[in-house]
Amino acid sequence: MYREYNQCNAVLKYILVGDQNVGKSAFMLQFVENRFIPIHDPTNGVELGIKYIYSDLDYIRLQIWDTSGEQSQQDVARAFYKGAAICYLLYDITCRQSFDNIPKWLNNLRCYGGYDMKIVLIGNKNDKEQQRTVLYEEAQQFALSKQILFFETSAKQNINISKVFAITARLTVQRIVEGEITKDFCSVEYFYKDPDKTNYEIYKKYKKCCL
Ligand SMILES: Nc1nc2c(ncn2[C@@H]2O[C@H](COP(=O)(O)OP(=O)(O)OP(=O)(O)O)[C@@H](O)[C@H]2O)c(=O)[nH]1
Ligand SMILES: [Mg+2]
Repeated sequence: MYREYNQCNAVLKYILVGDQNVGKSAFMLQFVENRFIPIHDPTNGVELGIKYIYSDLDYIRLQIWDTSGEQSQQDVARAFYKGAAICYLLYDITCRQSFDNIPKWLNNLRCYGGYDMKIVLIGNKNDKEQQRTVLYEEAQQFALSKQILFFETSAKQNINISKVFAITARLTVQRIVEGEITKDFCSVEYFYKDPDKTNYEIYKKYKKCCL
């Protein structure tokens, strides 16, 4: 059972971006509600998904903003980039154009997202191997050249979805603890819950040896 909002010790804001139809909403739905809908119901503006997860000692509230891939709605979507600690930039492994558009999305994210926002490239629909038009190795090389994390997922078959969230939440908390990101840059909140570890330095050391 979920604990209350005020019992979690971190709040992280995520955004999902990418071309229309790449599976952003399906990706979020699979993570938040463990279900998949085979139809494309275009997102209108933005939609919020919330999920609480445990990561090591932390109980974290993830606030996930799913944006529309539609060009005409990008002004609305961009307003939500601000304060996000993590951006999942999705393409569809069966849609070459959605991958070719990734550099454009990266430029936009650099312009409108926070300086500190970490971008993660996601190749979705990897259950459709027969229709693949973007090789795993090609996307991996691209991500490496841009120094961003990369994963392939399937929202349909629930492949890698919770793993991606777990890894990125953990990295983000680590960045907060290390002082690499602060509330000034991102809408992150982090509280030290354990009374024995309220001292920042002790907590930092403790975290380091556990990560
Ligand atoms: N086979 C397969 N289909 C998927 C997967 N993810 C999404 N889809 C399908 O792809 C279509 C588009 O998914 P959406 O999640 O609505 O796409 P979106 O990126 O949110 O689109 P917009 O809201 O218009 O920007 C739907 O028919 C989904 O069922 C997946 O991993 N595998
Ligand atoms: Mg959508």
